[in-house]
Amino acid sequence: MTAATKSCLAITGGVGGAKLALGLSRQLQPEKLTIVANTGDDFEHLGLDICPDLDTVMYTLANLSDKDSGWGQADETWQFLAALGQLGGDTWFSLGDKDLATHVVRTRERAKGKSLSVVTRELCSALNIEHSLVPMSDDPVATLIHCQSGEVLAFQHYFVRDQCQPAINGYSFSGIGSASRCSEFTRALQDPELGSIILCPSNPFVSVAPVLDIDDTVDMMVQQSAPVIAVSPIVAGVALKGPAAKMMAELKMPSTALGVAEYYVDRYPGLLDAIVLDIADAKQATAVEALGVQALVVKTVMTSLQDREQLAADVLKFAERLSLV
Ligand code: FO1
Repeated sequence: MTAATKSCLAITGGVGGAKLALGLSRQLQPEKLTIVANTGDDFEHLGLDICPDLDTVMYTLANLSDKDSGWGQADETWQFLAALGQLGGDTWFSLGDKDLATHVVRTRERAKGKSLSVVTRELCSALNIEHSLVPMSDDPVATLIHCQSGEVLAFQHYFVRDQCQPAINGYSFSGIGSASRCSEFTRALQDPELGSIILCPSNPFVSVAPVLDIDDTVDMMVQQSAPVIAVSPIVAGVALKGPAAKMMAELKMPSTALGVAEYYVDRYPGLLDAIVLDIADAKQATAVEALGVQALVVKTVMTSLQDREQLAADVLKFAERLSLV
C-alpha cells in the first residue's frame, strides 16, 4: 500500500497551509484526507462567530477564495462594510458581502446548539467540498499575542487591526488546557491506515502550535507509525505570508527554515520525522539532518495550481519513502 492509498492528516492554519491542503485534496480521494484547521484565530466580531482559518481553507477547497489575498471570497463586494462605516461601526476587519453569509449562517446554527464541527461539515457540504475539513476543537481556544510593551492582544487585533506591527515576546492559547480534539481529528490520528501527518506551511507558533497543543495530540502523533512531516513556511529567510519571520526574529530565533526545524525539535521532542525545504534553502539540509530530522529539498513556493499539486505529490511520495525505512 502506498502513501497515495494510505490516508493523510494535514494540519493547517490559513492562507499558506490552505494552498497545500488544496494540492493534497487533488492527490487524494476524499476518504483518504482529513484537514484539521487551527481555530485559535477565531473570534466574535459584530456579534458573529468568525473562524478565519476554517473559512480560508473552505473557500480554497471550494475554489471560491480571493486569489490575491488568499482569504475571503473572489469577486467580493463591500457594501455591508461601507454602510457599517457610515454608521460609525468597526471596519478594521474586512467582512465582504458574500463572506458575511458564512458568518451569519455559522452564528445562527451554533446558536441552535450545533458544534463547530457539525456546522463546518454543513457549510462544506453546501459548497460541495467532498474532503473532510474539521476544526481542531469544538471548544473555544483563543490565541493571545504578548507584546514587548507588556500589552496582550487578541490574535486578530494583532494580525489585522495592528498589522503585526507590535514587537512580541511570546504567545499563549487561552482555553487550550480544557479543550478537546474534535472527534474526526482523533479518529484520523487513530486510523490504522494513516500514512502521513503533514504540518502545512503555516505559522509554526500561532497556527500549527495551537493544534498540536490540544490534549495528548503530540503523544498520539509520536506513537502512531506514520511519519510527521513539516513543510517550512520560511523560504530564503522570508515568510511567504504573514508574520512568522518577524516573530522569529523578535523571539530571538534564526528566521530560517533551519530555525523552523529547531523550533519543532525543541518544543516537541520526538515529533518531527522530516521537514520539506525549498530549493532556495538547500544548503540548510545538512544542518537539519544533524538535528535527526530528514530533509527533502523541492520547490515549495506555490504560485499556480500545478505547484500546489506538485508539492502535495512530492510530500506524499516522501512520506511513502520514509515509511519504508
Ligand atoms: N486578513 C486581513 O489581513 N485583513 C482582513 O480584514 C481580514 C478579514 C477577514 C475576514 C474573514 C476571514 O475569514 C478572514 C479574514 N482575514 C483578514 C484573514 C485572517 O485574519 C488571517 O489570514 C488569519 O487569521 C491568519 O491565518
